Amino acid sequence: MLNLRDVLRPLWILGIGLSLVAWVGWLGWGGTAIAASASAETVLVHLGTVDGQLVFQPNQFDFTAGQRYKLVLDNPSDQKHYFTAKDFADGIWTQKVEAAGVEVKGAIHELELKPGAVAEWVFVPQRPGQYDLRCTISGHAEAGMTGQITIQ
Ligand SMILES: [Cu+2]
Repeated sequence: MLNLRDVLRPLWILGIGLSLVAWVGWLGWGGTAIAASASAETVLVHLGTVDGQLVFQPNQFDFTAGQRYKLVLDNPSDQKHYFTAKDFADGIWTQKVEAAGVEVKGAIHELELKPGAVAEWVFVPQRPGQYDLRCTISGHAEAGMTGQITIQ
């Protein structure tokens, strides 16, 4: 005599099979769609620290020419800082800088962040090389507020 469990088992296996197919399909399609719509790679950088250290965190950046990046800068300290990398800025194409509801288009050479400020810099590196980063506030670079940016 056929019992209910024997009838249900193939259905259950079929169900798992179908959901697996759907899931793999979603990964294939959905993953591609997500990558295409948000192709900017996000990189975070802190200018200074809550306890007043004069550093960029991180202070080493590796970018790949031709890839789009969204550099999110914030200043968690209680004094203003600069993100200054003039040669780097000459070697990239800036799509926009966005801060406090304003979008700035065109070439950008340095950003000043007041305490608590956040800015997003969307750009595409173009010219491979090694570039120096520094905060141009008097004494900050000397105290360690420097960094290195590599475009490969
Ligand atoms: Cu500084």
